[in-house]
Amino acid sequence: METKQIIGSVNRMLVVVGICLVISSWLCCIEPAAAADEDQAMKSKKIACIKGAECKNKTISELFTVDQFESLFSHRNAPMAHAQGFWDYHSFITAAAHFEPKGFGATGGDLVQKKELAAFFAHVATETSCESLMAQSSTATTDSPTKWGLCYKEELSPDSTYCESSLVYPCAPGVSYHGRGALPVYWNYNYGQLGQALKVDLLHHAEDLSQNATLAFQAAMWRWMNPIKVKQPSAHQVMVGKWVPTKNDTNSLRHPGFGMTINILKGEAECGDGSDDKQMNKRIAHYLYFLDQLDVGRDNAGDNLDCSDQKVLNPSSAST
Ligand SMILES: *[C@@H]1O[C@H](CO)[C@@H](O)[C@H](O)[C@H]1NC(C)=O
Ligand SMILES: *[C@@H]1O[C@H](CO)[C@@H](O)[C@H](O)[C@H]1NC(C)=O
Ligand SMILES: CC(=O)N[C@H]1CO[C@H](CO)[C@@H](O)[C@@H]1O
Repeated sequence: METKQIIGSVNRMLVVVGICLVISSWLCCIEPAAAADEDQAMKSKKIACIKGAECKNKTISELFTVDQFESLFSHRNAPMAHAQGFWDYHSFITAAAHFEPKGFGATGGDLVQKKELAAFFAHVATETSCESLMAQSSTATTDSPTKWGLCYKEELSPDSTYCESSLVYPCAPGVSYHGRGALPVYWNYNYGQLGQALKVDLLHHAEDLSQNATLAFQAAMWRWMNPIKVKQPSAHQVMVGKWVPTKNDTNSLRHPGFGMTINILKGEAECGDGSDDKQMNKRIAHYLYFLDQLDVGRDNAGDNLDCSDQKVLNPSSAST
């Protein structure tokens, strides 16, 4: 009796298993040809992506959220901040849309894209930080010094109008060309060149740069995307790995890395003068902090973070 029962239940099990097999083969083999095609398409797309030919990289707004913007610039609307209410995520994204087709924050896949944004923002934050102001204030919190970016939008009480006689970009009467923007612009010839590139009459309306956050971000991106001189790399090219150093560069210890972007943007003000340069070190600290904030991590910062030993790219006196 017992054996019969076992055989009976084994039989039933076999039947159930049989039905399952039939159903599952049915399920798995519906339109097998189409599934294989899709697989093939996925594979070739992956290969195309590795080759970098036809991949569509994420847009900046997909990669960089409003919350991340807030955490990078968490104190920009503090009561003591001079640009309270001026800088916002939306202006940044609107400005970025103009430069993404040229590769800004859109090159090389997630990691490279985020590293470029971290580097760009590191310069912006360093130049617009009111950390020193906060340090003096008795009410200042002991918060990280890298959180005070986008606190200014222009130079306060400038002692010059930054006007140099120029045939190409003559100063407009009564206009001051003091520092304005996210990567502050100084001097009439720089306002003139920038205005020409962005198709805005900045020679007559220099104040636009501190009244329109979208324009101020666009100006910074333009500086970031373009070399100071022809045949030199832009900061963008350095950060996305598209800069190939010349023999001269290598001899001058100018290697790919964040440090080279400092050399491009600031030159002799911060580079080539040893490892103690305060402003240079602030830029690096911001870069590392922002990498952490963007989930890249400072471990991925790359080599050559500083420019202490680099020969300056554009020395003011050609003899150096
Ligand atoms: C601010 O600048 C942007 C970019 O140049 C422009 O499209 C926009 O119209 C400007 N906004 C105002 C209020 O002028
Ligand atoms: C390389 O540097 C030397 C001086 O150090 C300079 O004379 C020469 O023009 C440079 N070459 C290029 C291609 O920039
Ligand atoms: C246009 C562009 O920059 N495409 C890049 C997208 O990301 C891949 C890496 O995932 C790069 O190789 C492409 O160059």
